[in-house]
Amino acid sequence: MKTNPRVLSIVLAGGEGKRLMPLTQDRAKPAVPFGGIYRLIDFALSNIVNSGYLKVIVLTQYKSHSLDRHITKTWQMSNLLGNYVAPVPAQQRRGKNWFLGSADAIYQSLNVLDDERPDIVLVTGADNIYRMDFSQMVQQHIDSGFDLTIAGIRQPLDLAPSFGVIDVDDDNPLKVSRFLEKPKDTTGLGLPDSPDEFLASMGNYVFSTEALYKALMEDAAEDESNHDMGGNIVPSFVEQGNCGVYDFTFNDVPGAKERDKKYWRDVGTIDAFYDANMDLISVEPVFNLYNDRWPLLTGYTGLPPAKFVYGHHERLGHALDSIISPGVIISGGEVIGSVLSPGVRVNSWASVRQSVVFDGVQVMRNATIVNAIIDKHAVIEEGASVGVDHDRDRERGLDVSPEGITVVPKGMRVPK
Ligand code: ADQ
Repeated sequence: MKTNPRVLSIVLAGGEGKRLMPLTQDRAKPAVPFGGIYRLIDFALSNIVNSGYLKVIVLTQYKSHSLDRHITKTWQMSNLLGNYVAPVPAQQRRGKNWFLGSADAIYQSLNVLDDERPDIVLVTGADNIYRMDFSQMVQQHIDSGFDLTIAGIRQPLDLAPSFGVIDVDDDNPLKVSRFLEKPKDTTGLGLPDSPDEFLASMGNYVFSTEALYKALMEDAAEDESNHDMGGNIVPSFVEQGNCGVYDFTFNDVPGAKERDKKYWRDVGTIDAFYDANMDLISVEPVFNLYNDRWPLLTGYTGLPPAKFVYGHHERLGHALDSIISPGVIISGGEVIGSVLSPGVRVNSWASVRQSVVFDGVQVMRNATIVNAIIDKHAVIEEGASVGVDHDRDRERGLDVSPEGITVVPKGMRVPK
């Protein structure tokens, strides 16, 4: 194959994100806000665009309104060179059905492959936080001669039931010998040199176009199939001895520190989502947003800068170890160890600690928020508290995660 292939990128963005409820009540998981000003999908799209791949379709389905709006508003590229990031909703090619599984989502959009005629199709998920140069994976794919290359990263063994598990060939560490999608039993799945870890599929796939086309047509004709990328398509290539693995430890990204290059988080649960936000805010963050050689791109908010002012009674509004987005006003309140999205208000004597606060939330006087996620436009009324007493939080109908993170849904007013 050519060394400078034509690449079409497909971002799978139709997942329901049930385990992120209530944050996914009104929005698709890839549209969930993250890190103050981003949406989850911005990380996959930034990686693709920074890798130099400028023809991208985003397959949407579930509650896609805010996702669609974000993509069309934010990710417009100049049409001059024929580049685009385009949302493609379920095409309902099989009669009235929506997408059945992730493989069916691509099958239903095969007409885009006919139009583009790429040499290579890069498929990624839309809900992981990381920096990755996909051109390195594409290069390995070309050099290896396999028709599918999947990306792998070591993870703790107890997570294996939520991931695709990769075994590599004894003689060729770049070849996948076995692939198990979300195995229930983890016995014997540990790595030879590290029994408490396994090699997880990151849900990123590089296909030679013709082979992908053929596999999807065969899968579509198979009644027994779940039409799932990890469950059906990847195993079919592995069975034919035609699947390689790109080891994420080789990932090299301009401007990134060592640990930053290795950072990859699946944010599928409330606790994982919360932890990944917290990873952004220490003095030496585990994941560094401030690397302009591999910029993480998102929409311009158009809001004025954040402001910190004395509130009533000369109380100093301040923030420490926190990310504060444009349009935030902290007036006589304190914000510690937290991530604030645009337009949040924190008033006198209010305290926000170790929390993630989405756009437009109002934290009124004397309110306290600790270990919580507050969804958009919620109002924490004067003197109210969230995350202080979990029994009370539950009584008020709030979800408390296994690790003790309280979630206030979009638009809710929390009274004293
Ligand atoms: P999961 O993330 O659990 O595992 P899935 O729910 O299929 O798999 O989601 C993968 C991506 O596809 C997500 O971005 C999701 O939004 C999207 N998606 C799911 N169904 C879709 C549909 N019908 N239409 C459009 N998009 C859809 C996958 C792999 C595992 C791997 C993990 C890594 O199956 O092998 O280990 O990702 O996170």
